[in-house]
Amino acid sequence: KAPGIAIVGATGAVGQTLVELIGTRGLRHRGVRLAASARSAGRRIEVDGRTRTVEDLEGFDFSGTDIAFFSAGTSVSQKYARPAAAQGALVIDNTNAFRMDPDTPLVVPQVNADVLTGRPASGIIANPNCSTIPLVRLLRTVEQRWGIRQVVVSTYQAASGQGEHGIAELREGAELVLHEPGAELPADRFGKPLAFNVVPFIDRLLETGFTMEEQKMLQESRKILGLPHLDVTTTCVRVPVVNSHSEAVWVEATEPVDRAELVARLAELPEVTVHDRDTLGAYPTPLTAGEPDHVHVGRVRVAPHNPRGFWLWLVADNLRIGAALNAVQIAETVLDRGLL
Ligand code: A2P
Ligand code: 11C
Repeated sequence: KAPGIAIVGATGAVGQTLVELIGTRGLRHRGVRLAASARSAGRRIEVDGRTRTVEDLEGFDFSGTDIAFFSAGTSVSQKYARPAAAQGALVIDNTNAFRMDPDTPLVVPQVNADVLTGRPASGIIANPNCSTIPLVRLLRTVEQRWGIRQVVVSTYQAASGQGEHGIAELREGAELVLHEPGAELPADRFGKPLAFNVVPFIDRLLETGFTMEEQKMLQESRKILGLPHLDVTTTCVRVPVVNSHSEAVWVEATEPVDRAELVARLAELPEVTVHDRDTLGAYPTPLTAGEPDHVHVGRVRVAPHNPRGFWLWLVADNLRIGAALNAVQIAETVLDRGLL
């Protein structure tokens, strides 16, 4: 029977993308309920051709819900996800709350769908961070064919990673720079003003000097790829882009890498477009990448002085590939495999 679905955080940037994808991908369901904070209760939103009323998460009864998508932030998931699972819902959680929990699988369907064998002990499946997902989708192939010694990544992350408020703060700052030179710029969401700036700091600082975002990319990549000692090191940077994260990725493989074979193998992956497959040096950008449901790759180059080392550039829509689409693809996998 078709599942009952709930979206927690339905009014947010990821929640709105989930609403869109449930309609356009034709996810099977027998009804979709929407939840957000009391601020949004009563708002009406169209989902899959029907208008639904947003409910207050406080007091929301999950007992008729089979799949509950959570994308209302880590603290909301920490408070409400386990009770929702206890009421019988399978929670697909978009936050950092349960990713490293041993009873919670961390899933990118194109990479490790096989860890889904039944209802997880926690009743929760975690969706990885938006900068981890496109990276591991490419690394898996590299690891299988050439082996990986080390991965060094610099990210270029969009404002939408901080939701609707992040996008609004970037726009507001840009307006001020253009129309009120000298005005103080907002700096609530990103630590520093983001408009016309670059901020090498995302999430919070850890004792190691790395940020939480940087630690997530290491720990999550290891768990998803099943490589507990994988050496991934990153610098995560916020850039004044509205949507879509980019990454410059250096991989040192175990074996020498042939560029033509690397490009061919990446281009064969599902939902991946390699822009310099036929045109050396071609590259995607957040504004021009095209198909939003693909990971876009370009600038693939093997180092002449080190044939085991190569660079690539990737661009992926963080609200779709990095969040809502991955979550919907987890739900599709669960339904296709009859795991509910
Ligand atoms: P609301 O719109 O009512 O504030 P974004 O990531 O774009 O900022 O969106 C965050 C989402 O999480 C929104 O849907 C927001 O609802 C929801 N949210 C935030 N805090 C809570 C809360 N305490 N309870 C329920 N939903 C929340
Ligand atoms: C950002 N990656 O770009 C963050 C947003 O752990 O799911 C997602 C945070 C997370 O700001």
